[in-house]
Amino acid sequence: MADREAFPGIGRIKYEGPATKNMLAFRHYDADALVEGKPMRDHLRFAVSYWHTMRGTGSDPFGPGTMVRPWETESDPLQAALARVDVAFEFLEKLGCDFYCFHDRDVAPDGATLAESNKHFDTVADSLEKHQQRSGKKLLWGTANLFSNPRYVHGAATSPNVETFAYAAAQVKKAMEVTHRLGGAGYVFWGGREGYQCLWNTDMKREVDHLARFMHMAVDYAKEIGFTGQFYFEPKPREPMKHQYDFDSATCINFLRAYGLEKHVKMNIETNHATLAGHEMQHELEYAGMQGFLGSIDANTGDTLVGWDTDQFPTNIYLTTQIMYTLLKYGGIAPGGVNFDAKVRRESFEPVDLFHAHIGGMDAFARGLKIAAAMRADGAVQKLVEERYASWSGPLGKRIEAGSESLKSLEQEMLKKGEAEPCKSGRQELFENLINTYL
Ligand code: XUL
Ligand code: CO
Repeated sequence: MADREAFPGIGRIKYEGPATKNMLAFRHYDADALVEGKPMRDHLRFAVSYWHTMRGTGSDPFGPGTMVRPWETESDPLQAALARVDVAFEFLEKLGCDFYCFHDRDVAPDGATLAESNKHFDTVADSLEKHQQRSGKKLLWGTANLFSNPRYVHGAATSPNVETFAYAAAQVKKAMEVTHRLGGAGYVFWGGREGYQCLWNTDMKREVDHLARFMHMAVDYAKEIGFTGQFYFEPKPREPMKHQYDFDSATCINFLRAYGLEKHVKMNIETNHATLAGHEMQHELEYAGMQGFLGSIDANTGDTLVGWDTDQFPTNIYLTTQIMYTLLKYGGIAPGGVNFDAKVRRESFEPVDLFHAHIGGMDAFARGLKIAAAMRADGAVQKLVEERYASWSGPLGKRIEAGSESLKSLEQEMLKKGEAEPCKSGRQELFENLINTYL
């Protein structure tokens, strides 16, 4: 920790249990407490996202930033970046959060040339590495910002400008090297501006082919440098582009399979991106899970009255229960984690609000975890689901599932019977009431 604290008066956030009146304490997240035989910290693998927590200014299209960040005193961008690393680790340590995630340009500033940018990145990585070693904090995943600089106005890997593609490749190469050096458990591709605003001026096939070529280069380079972390593709249907090529889990998985990337890349699924795609987060997780592509999650929430990516901290227990139930069902999230890709509201501009936001999110997930584990231990929901499909466990169902029936043989079966057995009630309300008994 730096000599001068960035968060004076705030100590290490402790687990105090549900009855505490202290708002700077955990009510549910008890890092070493066992759930299904595993410490909560290993189930949840919480990460702070550097871009929101350390770089978010609170600016919006109607006005400039509002965040009060007393540590932002350095005018030199590299010195400012180095000072911020100290603050980031003070925050991680006081919060008791084990991981963080970054884009290259969140942690280190752009230089005048690519070489200078790389040098800045190395300098900051030296400090990140020292802080990691000292504190035991870890990098969950790294990524490259391939969307802010004007060179990426038409996208990065999908730009019609080949040298933009080449520059992006160089940036990813470096970001992978630094992620590798810092022991990162993963590397994320989020589309950024990979998509289109207008199909008339877009060669979609060529652009999507290029995106696949780009990912293959990354996969090849990982082998070359011995980076064995997990690659993730992060779905988002729109924003900034009207259509993003990484639309949702199903679209991403189709892309990975179509281009032979399915062995190398899994999904990093973000709640508010799921809802923008017209899905529930549970749907996106279930779809990726059933296909074997569940990787990591970006935890946040949207606002039902707002149609854009509000990146709010998640506090809804029903949502976190759905998420944790699905994650447990598919064997957990590691080597991925629960990364808070979330920002405090523009109106919540004091440093202490960063603590309230993360504590709330961590507690909401811890509670979701405990509820999901209780549901699984009890087994009543699972039993009802199995009962709903009971007919498939009979001889006919077994033969169909085993592939030994055909349209012809099934026609014979139904001609003999004349009509199918009547269906049973789906009992949605009973299911929903049952879920509420655990909350
Ligand atoms: C943007 C978004 C990104 C990715 C990483 O909506 O979610 O921050 O998580 O590039
Ligand atoms: Co995200």
